[in-house]
Amino acid sequence: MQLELISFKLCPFVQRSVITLRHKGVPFDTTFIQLDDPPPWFAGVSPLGKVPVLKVDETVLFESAVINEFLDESFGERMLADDPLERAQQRGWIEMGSAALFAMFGTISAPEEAGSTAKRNELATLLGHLERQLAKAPPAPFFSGEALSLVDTSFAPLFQRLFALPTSIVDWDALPTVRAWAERLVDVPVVRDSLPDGFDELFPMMLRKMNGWYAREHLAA
Ligand SMILES: N[C@@H](CCC(=O)N[C@@H](CS)C(=O)NCC(=O)O)C(=O)O
Repeated sequence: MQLELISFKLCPFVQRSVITLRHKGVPFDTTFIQLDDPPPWFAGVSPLGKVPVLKVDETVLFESAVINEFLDESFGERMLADDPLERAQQRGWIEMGSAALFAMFGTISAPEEAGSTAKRNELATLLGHLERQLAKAPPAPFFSGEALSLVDTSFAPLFQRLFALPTSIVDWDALPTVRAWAERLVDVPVVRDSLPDGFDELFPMMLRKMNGWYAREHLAA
């Protein structure tokens, strides 16, 4: 089986699949595209116009959660629970992780302060729900126990970006359990190594290019 991951270098959703592929030790090729100038063939393989896309031989998969479930069912140790009820809950938290990523992106890209603040509040609400869930069922050390799960691979890229921001958009003191889990996750070698080369320079460059209120306010000129 030949796997080709269509990627945009800084995309956190792509990174979810990179972590899953590497954790499972599955070989794959990567094709990078520019989202603001995609190659002509991209529209033909990505119905939603988004990355990640995974080509499995000649078959195309899209949506990070779907790609990760395919990888999970096809290779190595399972990263979702066997129990249908627990598995459904995990899927819900993965979806919530996507909402949190979009709220983060909205916070750092909104053109004006009001829009940025609204998205930041949305992020705080989402992470507050997560805090209450984790306080009931503390990660030990990962979301679902001893083994890295697809919930961990879904949230890790969000935490890496939140920690990389020059000024925090999250009140970590209000989120002690989320914070402990996040700090543990970003230290996992397969998570750390999934960041694209040059991330520390590229991420602020992307912020600056978006030229939102957050970048104008918090990035040194
Ligand atoms: N729900 C999608 C979200 C993927 C996504 O938003 N990817 C961004 C890049 S990080 C993208 O391709 N954006 C292009 C666009 O929205 O036109 C997933 O989980 O795969």
